[in-house]
Parts: sequence; C-alpha cells; structure tokens
Amino acid sequence: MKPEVLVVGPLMPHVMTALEADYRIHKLYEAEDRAAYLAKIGPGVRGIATATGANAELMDALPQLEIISSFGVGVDSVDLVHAAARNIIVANTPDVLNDDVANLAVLLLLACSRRLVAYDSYVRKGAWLETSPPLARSVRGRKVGILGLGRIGKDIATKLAVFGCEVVYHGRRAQPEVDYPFFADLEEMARQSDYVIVICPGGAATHNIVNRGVLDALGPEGTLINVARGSVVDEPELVAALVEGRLGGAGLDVFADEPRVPEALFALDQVVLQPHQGSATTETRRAMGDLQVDNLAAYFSGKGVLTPVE
Ligand code: NAP
Ligand code: 8YV
Repeated sequence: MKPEVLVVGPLMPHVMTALEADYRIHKLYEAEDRAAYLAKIGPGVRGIATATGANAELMDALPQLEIISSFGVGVDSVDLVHAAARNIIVANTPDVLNDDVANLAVLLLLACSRRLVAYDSYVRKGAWLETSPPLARSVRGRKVGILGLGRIGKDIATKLAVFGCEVVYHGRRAQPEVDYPFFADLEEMARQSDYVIVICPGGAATHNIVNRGVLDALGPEGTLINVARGSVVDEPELVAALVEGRLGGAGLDVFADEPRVPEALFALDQVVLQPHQGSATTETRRAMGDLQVDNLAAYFSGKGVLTPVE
C-alpha cells in the first residue's frame, strides 16, 4: 500500500506528479474545513511535503507522522523542537540552491553600489537629457562582512573575490579552516565593513540581531544586503535608518511580513527590492523539488533521508 503524504500547500508541478505516482496524496490546501479534513485523513498520514513549514498543531493532527520533507533550505517555519520531541525526521533542500542565492546577493551588492535601479529609472524618465547622474562607488578593495559564513555565505565569499572585495565574517564561532578574518562581535564587524550581507538562518536565535546598533555601525556610507530572512533584521529600525540617512543603502530580498513590504521603502532610490527570489530560477527550483521528492523516496525505501536537518 502506498504511504500517505499530506501536501500542505501547492508544490511545483513536477513535484506533484512525482508524489502522486508514489504516494496517496492529501491536499490540505484544497480542504474547506481544515480541522475536519485533518480529523478525517490525519490518522493515516506518515509524511508531510511542505514549502511553508509545519507547526506543532499540524504535527499533532497526524499521530503516525514520521517525516517532514521541506522545500527550501531554511527551516525556521518548521517547529524543529516539536518534531524532535515526536521523533519526526525533518529534511530540507540545502546546497542545490547555493549558486543562485549567492548570485542574487552579489547582484544586489553590485546593484546598490552602481545604483543600477535608480539609474535605470533616470534614463527612462528622461533625466539624462538634462544632466549626467552623480558617480557611483566601486566595490574593489571594499570590505564585505558576511553574517553567516555557511554553505551560501562561503559561495558568496568566493564570488566576491572576483570583484576584488575583502571578506570578513561573523557567526557564533570562528571557523579555523577558513582564511577570512572572524569578528566575534557583529556590531564591530559592521563598523569596519562597507557592506554587510545577511545569510544566516532565521528563527528565534537570530531574531532582530541586525538591530539599530549594527545599522548605525554600518553607517551612512554602508549598505545592508539581506538574502536570509526578514526576521534577522529589525525592519522598523532599518526603514528609519534609511529614511534618516543613518544607513547608506540596502538590497533586500526578504522581509519581516512577506509579501508585505514597508511602503516607506518604495520612495527610496538607494534601496533595491526583490520579492524573495534568491533560489527562484527554473533550474534551481527544479533541483530543490527533486531533492524534496528524493528525501521522501529515500526515507520510505528504508535508506534514510539524503539531507536531514541536524
Ligand atoms: P548554513 O550552511 O547552515 O549556514 C548558516 C550560517 O549562519 C553558518 O555559518 C552559521 O555559523 C551561521 N549562524 C547560525 N546561527 C547563527 C547565529 N545565531 N548568529 C550568527 N550566525 C549564525 O545555511 P545556508 O544553507 O547557507 O542558508 C542560510 C540561510 O539562508 C537559510 O537558513 C535561509 O533562511 C536563507 N536562504 C534564503 C534564500 C532566499 O531565497 N533569499 C534562499 C536560500 C536560503 P555558526 O554555526 O558558526 O554560527
Ligand atoms: C525558497 C528559501 O524561496 O531555501 C530557502 O530557505 O528561502 C528559498 O529558497 C523558499 O524556501 C520556498 O519556500
């Protein structure tokens, strides 16, 4: 008999096709009465496939739940503590997205330094006919502080070498195997950096760690790039720092309450905004979907998941 898998929200078409072939699928997002639906199908469900997390309440509606296969590397929307307490395995999709997420981080950094979006609009609105715009800034020789030198952070650091940037990093601990200088203090790293790129996990441990002190340390000549999670940055403080000119610029792919973005940012031409697109290429999203499916397949064939969250 096919194992029963609950699909929390819509997944990529190729993922749905693969899941429908191998499992008895239940689509929670099509249920009109979610509680009644879970009460009916919950007892038979052994797996969850999700791109939007899984909370304790959902897990507890599924007494036989064994595995959660999550689309994406960040698992801040999965209650990992509750999953561990229930011995539920959680799998994610790391590494296959490093290249594209790192590319977006570098793209945002370059777009901010060369004022790419502001000058695009300068041409379109005919301002160039009147005068040339102010000079932008070079990235060569400038210091980039990476908050979270993990899989994606290391990829960003490698790419930045091509542009002649100097890389330093902050995390909970120094990594003896890397050559980049380590800052134990995030605020001090920001003070000494021209750019700070945020690429650590979201969740309680990193909530608002980029606070007013860090933003002010980065300062009016500094730029913040966030491709991690909106929760890592104190968003009202970020908006205030940009509006008041205490922070020079920002390149933002992620926000505290997506898809809502503070409207005050729309008027600021020193800010480049993206709708959470780090991994959003056809190639990377396909690879992420394949890994989500492969994790379930490996688990249900008794081999153990390929990429467990540890
Ligand atoms: P990873 O390999 O686990 O790296 C995370 C890094 O963050 C590690 O170097 C870790 O270093 C550091 N870190 C963890 N907790 C920290 C804390 N409390 N304070 C400071 N640093 C901390 O993760 P990854 O695969 O590179 O992914 C990173 C994150 O990027 C994901 O969790 C996700 O939220 C985000 N992401 C966003 C997009 C997008 O579309 N924008 C796409 C993919 C991923 P230490 O252990 O030394 O602290
Ligand atoms: C995805 C991401 O957009 O992997 C992550 O952590 O933020 C992105 O790759 C997201 O997870 C899709 O749900």
